[in-house]
Amino acid sequence: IDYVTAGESHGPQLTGILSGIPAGLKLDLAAINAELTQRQGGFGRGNRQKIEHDVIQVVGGVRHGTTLGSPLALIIQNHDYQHWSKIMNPTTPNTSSNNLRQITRPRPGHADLVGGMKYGHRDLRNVLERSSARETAMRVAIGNICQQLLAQLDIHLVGYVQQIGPHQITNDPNLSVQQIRELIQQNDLRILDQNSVASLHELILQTKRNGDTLGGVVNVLAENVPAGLGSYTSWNTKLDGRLAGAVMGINAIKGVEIGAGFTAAQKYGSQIMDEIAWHPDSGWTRLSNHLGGFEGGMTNGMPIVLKAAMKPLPTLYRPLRSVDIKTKIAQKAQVERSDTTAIVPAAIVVENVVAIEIAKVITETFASSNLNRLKQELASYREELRKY
Ligand code: EPS
Repeated sequence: IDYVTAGESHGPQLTGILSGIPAGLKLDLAAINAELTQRQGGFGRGNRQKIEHDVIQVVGGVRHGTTLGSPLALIIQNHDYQHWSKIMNPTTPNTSSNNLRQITRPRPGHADLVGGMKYGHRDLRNVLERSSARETAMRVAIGNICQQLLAQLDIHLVGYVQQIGPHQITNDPNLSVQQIRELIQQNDLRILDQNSVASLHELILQTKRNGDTLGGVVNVLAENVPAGLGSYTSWNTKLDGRLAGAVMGINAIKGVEIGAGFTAAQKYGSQIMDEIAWHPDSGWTRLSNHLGGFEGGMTNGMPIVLKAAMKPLPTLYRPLRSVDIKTKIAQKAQVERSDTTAIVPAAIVVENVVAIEIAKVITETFASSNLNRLKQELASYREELRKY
C-alpha cells in the first residue's frame, strides 16, 4: 500500500491515489463519508467547516463497488473554492486582480516563513495552502479504506482525545475498541469522561475569547493485531519506528509515544517488561502491556497503544510578533480564519494514519493481490503462531 495526496486548501479539490489495496474489497462509501463528517466536527472548530461538506468520489480502481487491485483514484471537492476561484485558479495568469489576499507577515509556529524561504515564494499563501490541515481530509478517506480492509481481517482500532491543553481526561486502560467507540460518540470532544465535557467546552470558549489556541494529546488503541508485524532485523523495518514517522507526519504533531513511552524511562526494568504467559487455547500472551504491543520493533500480539501530542494551532486571533517579508518591518503576524482547537479531528487523523501503516505492513507481509487469499494467509499465520 502506498498513497499520495495533492490539492490546496482553497483550490478546486483534494486528490488522492491509493495503491496496493487487494482486489475484492467491497467499499462502503457511506462509512468513508461518515468518517469525513466526524473529522469536520468537534467542539472548537472555526467557520470553514460550515462551508465544507466532505464527500468522497471514487473515480478509479473500483468497479460496481468492489476494488479491482488497481490504484484507487479519490476526490474530495473544496466547496470554499467558489469563493476563491479567481485567487486560487490553477491556470489563469497571475494579474493584480486575481493576486489578492497575499500573506507577507508569517505566523510564528506555522510553515509560512521557512516554506517561503525554501521555495522562493513571495506570497506566503503559496505555502499556507498546502501546509493547511485541510489535506488530512484525504488521509482520513484513505485511512478509512484501510480500516475497511483491516476490519475484514478482524483488526479494529480507534483514536480518541486524552488531553486538551492542560486538562487530562480520565481514562480506563481496560476498555475495548468497541466500548471506546460507543463512549466517544456521546460527546463532541471524542473523550471517554462525559463529566469533563462542560468544563472543557468552557476552557475552549475562554481560549477563543482570548484569541488563543489549544493543543492536546490523542490515544490510539488497535486490537487483534497479529504478532510479528515489522521486524527487528533492520532499523527501517521496525514497525514502531514507521508508526512514529507516519504520525509525526501529521500537521502539528510534536511527540509520539508507544505504550508507557517517556514514563518508562523513570521506571525499573522489572516494572515495565510485560511478563510472558501461554494458554493452550489462546497461545502466547503478556501479563501486562506497558510496551504498547511492541517488542523488538515487532508487534507482539498485545493491543497497540500509541499517544500523539499536538501543539496548539499557530494561527492566533491575537497575533504574535513577526516581520513583514517585503518591508522587513516588525509587525504582528497575519490573522487568518482558523480553529481554536483541532484536537478532535487530530484524533481521527491519527487513528487513520495508524490504520494506513498497519494495512501497509500487512499487505507487505502476506500475499495481498486478492482479499480472500490475504484472509486465508493471515488466518493460517495466526493459527501457526497460536501453536508455536
Ligand atoms: C486551517 C485553517 C482553517 C481550517 C482548516 C485548516 O481553514 P480556513 O483557513 O479555510 O478557515 O478550517 O481545516 C480545514 C479546512 C479542514 O478541512 O480541516 C489551517 O490553516 O491549517
